Amino acid sequence: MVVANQMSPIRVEKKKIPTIDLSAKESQVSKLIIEACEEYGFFKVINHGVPHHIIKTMEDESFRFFHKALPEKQRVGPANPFGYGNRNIGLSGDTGELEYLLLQTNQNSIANACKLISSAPSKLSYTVNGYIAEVRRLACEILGLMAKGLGLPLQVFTTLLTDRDTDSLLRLNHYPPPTAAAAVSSTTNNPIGFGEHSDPQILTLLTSNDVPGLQLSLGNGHWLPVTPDPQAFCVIVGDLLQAMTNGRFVSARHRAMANTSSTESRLSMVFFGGPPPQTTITCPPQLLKLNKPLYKAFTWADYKSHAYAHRLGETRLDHFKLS
Ligand code: GA4
Repeated sequence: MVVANQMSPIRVEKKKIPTIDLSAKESQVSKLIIEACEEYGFFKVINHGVPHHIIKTMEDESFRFFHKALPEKQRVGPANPFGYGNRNIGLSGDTGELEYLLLQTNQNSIANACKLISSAPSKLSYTVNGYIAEVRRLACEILGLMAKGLGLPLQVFTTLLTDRDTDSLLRLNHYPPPTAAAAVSSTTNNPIGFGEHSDPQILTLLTSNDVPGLQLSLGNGHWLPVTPDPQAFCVIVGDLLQAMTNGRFVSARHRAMANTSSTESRLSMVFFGGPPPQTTITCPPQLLKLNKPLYKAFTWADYKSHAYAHRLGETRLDHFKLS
C-alpha cells in the first residue's frame, strides 16, 4: 500500500475495489475473482442475474418491517441468536447505530418468522424465499468460478451451500438517519453502525440501497469507503474460505459507519453462506502441494461457537492456526 518513489519518499497508492462483470468470458471472470480474493477478499459483481424486481420487492418488505412500531418488530423475538436486534449486536456487549433482522434461511424458520411479522405471511415468505433462492444461486455460481480458478472440482465449495442442512443466514440491516443529537456528536465522533469484523462463514453477498456506510479495511488503520451501487452485489470472503484455501484468499475485514444522511435510511440485505454445522473445514490437498497446512481441521459448529462467544474486532481464525 505504501511505496517509495523518487519524487516523493512515500506515496499511498490509490486502492480501488474490483468490479467484476459476470457476463464476461468465464475464464477471464474466474481469473479476476481469484485476484480479488487474494488481494482484498472483497469485490463487487455486476450483471449478476438476480432480477431487479426480486431485490426491489425484498427491499420494500424490509422497509415495511423497519417502519413498524417497536413492539411490533419485537414480536419476532430478540436476535439471540435469530430475530430482531436494536443497537445490541451479538451476545458479548457490542453495540452500533442500527437495527436489524437476522433470519435462518431454511423454509420453516422463514415461515415462522413471517407469521410473527406480517398479516400476509404466505406472501412475505414467498418474497423472502424467492430472494434467498436467487442469492444462494449467485453465491454458488461465484463459488464455482472460484473453484475453477483454483483448479479444484467445480462443486467443492458449492455443495456446502446446497446441502439440506446448510447453515446460511439472511440479515437485513437498517441504519436510520441520525437523530438531531447524534448528528451533532457525529461531527466529532464518527459513530459506528456495525463495528470492524470479518464474516465467519464461507461467502457473503451484500446489496444495499444508494446510501453509503460500508468500508473495507486495508490494514494499518486504513479504511476504503465502498461506493454504494444498488445494481451490484458486494462479495466478501469469509473466514471459512480463508481456511479452506490455506490462507490464499483473505477474509475481508469490514465495518459499517452510522448513517450520516439527514433524510434517507441506509438498508443493506446480506446473505451469509455457511455449511452444515458438522462440516469439517480443511484445505483440499490440491491446494497444499508443497505448502504446509496453516490451520487445524475444525467443524463449522466449533468455529461458529468460538466466533459467537467473541466480540467484533477480534481475529478469530488465529485460534485455529497450527503452530
Ligand atoms: C458477523 C457476520 C454476521 O452478521 C453474523 C454476526 C454475528 C451476530 O450479529 O450475531 C456476530 C458477528 C457476525 C461475529 C462475531 C459475533 C457474532 C456478532 C458478534 C459479536 C450474523 C455472524 O454470523 O457473525
